[in-house]
Amino acid sequence: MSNDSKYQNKKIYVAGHTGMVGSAVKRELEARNYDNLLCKSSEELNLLRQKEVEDFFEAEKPEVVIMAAAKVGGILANNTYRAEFIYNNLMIEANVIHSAYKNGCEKLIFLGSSCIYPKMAPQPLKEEYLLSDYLEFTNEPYAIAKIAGIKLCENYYRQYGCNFYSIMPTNLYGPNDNFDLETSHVLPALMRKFHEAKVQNKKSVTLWGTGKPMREFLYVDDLADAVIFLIETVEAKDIYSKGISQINIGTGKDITINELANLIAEVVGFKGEIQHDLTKPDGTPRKLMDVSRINSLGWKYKTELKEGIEKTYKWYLNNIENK
Ligand code: GFB
Repeated sequence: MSNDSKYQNKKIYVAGHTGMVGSAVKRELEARNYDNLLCKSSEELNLLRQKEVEDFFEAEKPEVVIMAAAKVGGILANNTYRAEFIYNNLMIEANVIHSAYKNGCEKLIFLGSSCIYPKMAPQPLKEEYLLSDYLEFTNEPYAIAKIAGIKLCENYYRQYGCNFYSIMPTNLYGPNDNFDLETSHVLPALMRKFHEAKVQNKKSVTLWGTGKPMREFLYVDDLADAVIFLIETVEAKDIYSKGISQINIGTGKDITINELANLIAEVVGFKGEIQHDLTKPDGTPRKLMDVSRINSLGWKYKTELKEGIEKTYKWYLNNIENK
């Protein structure tokens, strides 16, 4: 079955297709019969190597690029591997975006994160707040790299007319997430902690920080749906003509980490106590996205948080726990 999109038969390169976001985008494109996808594992193509990226683009000439390749992680990974987070992300973006330009790529969508907004920006975070104040310390290296990616897209549009633009998803979760307790984000970390505590009959689970920060969570399949909506309907000029550099993607609703913990404990079936390790950082107090722009363009999230946690837990049991 095909749809009316002029992008349906284009050669689409999904950079980072083995990660949580890239795999969701690939799944969703395939489900909608986009059957000209191009994917390369990191063994086949190292995006940190400029020459490899140049050769790949020259040989394959992808017509559309979805930039879901990045070095990502939770608050501790960002704060610990600070040099790797800035270096790897800058190199990947610069190599891919420049090669896409050189080889006549018709459309490129770059994925960032809500941590690009200043630590104390007013809430909800409007696209205009980019670069209006200081960043949050723990994720400053990652945020600086992602802001550079936004500005690469914007300025390749301004100088060369490239149809390249950026989207800023809120905190994502879902199948293929990273469940490593040191490097993961909060949602998969808590899912694993509660699950293991339940199985091992432990009396308590320890959260990092105070549990008071607020976060917004989007199920990754909804993000994939948004990416396809944007491929099909939104061009770079639509973004930049509004005087903004990127577009937010989220639910527009947030909860405290303590509330999230209670919800995950309920889904997992953990009935013990929740404790706090106050030696671990809280990070940004709040980062709720203003999603009125993407909503007014005609896209809205579908999966409520509890349903998304239930789906993710099912995936965790089938793919991590039982393997
Ligand atoms: O998801 P998370 O690691 O990253 O942490 P950020 C969110 C909040 O959950 C912080 C708390 O206040 C953590 O202290 N938290 C409680 C935990 N228990 C845990 C736990 O067991 N593991 C983890 N990981 N957190 C990241 C940025 O920020 O979000 C990235 O560092 C990126 O750059 C990403 O933007 C989306 O939401 O604070």
